[in-house]
Amino acid sequence: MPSNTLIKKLVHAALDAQPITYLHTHVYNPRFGSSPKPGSMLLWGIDELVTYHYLVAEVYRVVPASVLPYETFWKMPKADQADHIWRHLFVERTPVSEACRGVLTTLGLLGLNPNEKTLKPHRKWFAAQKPDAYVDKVMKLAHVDKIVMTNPVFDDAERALWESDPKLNSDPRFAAVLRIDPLLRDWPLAAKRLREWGYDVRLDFTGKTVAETQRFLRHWLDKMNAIYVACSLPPDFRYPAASGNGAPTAADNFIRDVLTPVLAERNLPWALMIGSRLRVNPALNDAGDMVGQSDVLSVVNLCREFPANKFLVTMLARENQHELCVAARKFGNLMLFGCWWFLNNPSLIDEITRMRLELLGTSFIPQHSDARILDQLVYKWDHNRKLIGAVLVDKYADLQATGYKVTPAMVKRDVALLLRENFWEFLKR
Ligand code: HDL
Ligand code: ZN
Repeated sequence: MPSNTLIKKLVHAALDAQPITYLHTHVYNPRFGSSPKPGSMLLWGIDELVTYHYLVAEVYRVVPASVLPYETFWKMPKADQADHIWRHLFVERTPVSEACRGVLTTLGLLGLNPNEKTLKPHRKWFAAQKPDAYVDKVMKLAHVDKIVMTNPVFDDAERALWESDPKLNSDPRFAAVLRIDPLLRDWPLAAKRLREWGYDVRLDFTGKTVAETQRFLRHWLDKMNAIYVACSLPPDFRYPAASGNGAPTAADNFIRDVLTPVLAERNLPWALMIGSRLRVNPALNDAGDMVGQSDVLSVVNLCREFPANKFLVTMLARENQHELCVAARKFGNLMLFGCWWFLNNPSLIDEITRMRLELLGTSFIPQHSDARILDQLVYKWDHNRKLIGAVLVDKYADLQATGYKVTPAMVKRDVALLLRENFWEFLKR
């Protein structure tokens, strides 16, 4: 019977050997343009890493807006913003936060010195990297076999790229996802845009609205060859939104009459990321969003009302995690994924992953990445691999204590399910 030491070796060897598919990132293939070229969507390198919006929020806790006005910061060149953050969060204070530690892990694994007092030496190293080869380097270091993008069709700059470059999604290292937030968060705005693009849609969903909005979805699902549809939703998202016997809302109509039929016909999942309260501090831009407790019953209602549809769900509030786990026990068309955004911290990843293993066995996806900067894939994998490994070691030890034999093949199979196969099997289901 393997000892705990042997189990530890088995688990970490299996994790090290297992390629991971990250099902949600904001990383783009190099055809979308690579930073520092202005307007690029593939963000990489030390200045992007250090000015990631998590670190902007954190530096504004140390140097408040009364000292450095937001508009002054946003007007600074990217390198000056990075120097400001590096000085205040990494030199004059201890970089103990998860977002700070992540930068240091990435630098260390790239063979760079995390103790540099300025970014100058790092800039020199990154300047020698070529984006396309660097994507391969990062994917190798991070054990990633596929980077799943987030492609917001209502983003004008990105939509223009899709309409001008038929080979935009030809990079086999990446897959596309149709991101549709305005259709659910702001139907009036979405309807106005659809009409501009030649779709005969009306605010009140009369006339050809259902057929035309479905035509819009099918057009972009085909153009992107999207592997699922995604949206981020506010904490007050409800399904059905209509209270009592009230008339269905625009979101109810869209979900019931437009989205779920198209996804069911194509057997594509809908990823709901619920709990983001946007721009509570607008001056912080992307760093200005917050978390709010959401309604798990709305997820239950969707899974029950649409048994032919598949739902990938993650929620942003820690307080929702247990109820969401229990909901997943009730519906096989519900797959939980990731410790999203403000949950992506060791103490919470440990708690949530233990809870999910105890309630769901190996039928969930522990992490999705959410990387926005290519280089973040390196630290997210390193941190997560250790956290998921520690939980698995404990769970296997508990299993061993019953006399059940945990074999290397089992550990390999479980790690493959958690890091890759659960996602791809759910897409095919
Ligand atoms: O909406 C989302 O997909 C979120 O992940 C946001 O992009 C958020 O700003 C983020 O970067 N979270 O890590
Ligand atoms: Zn995201």
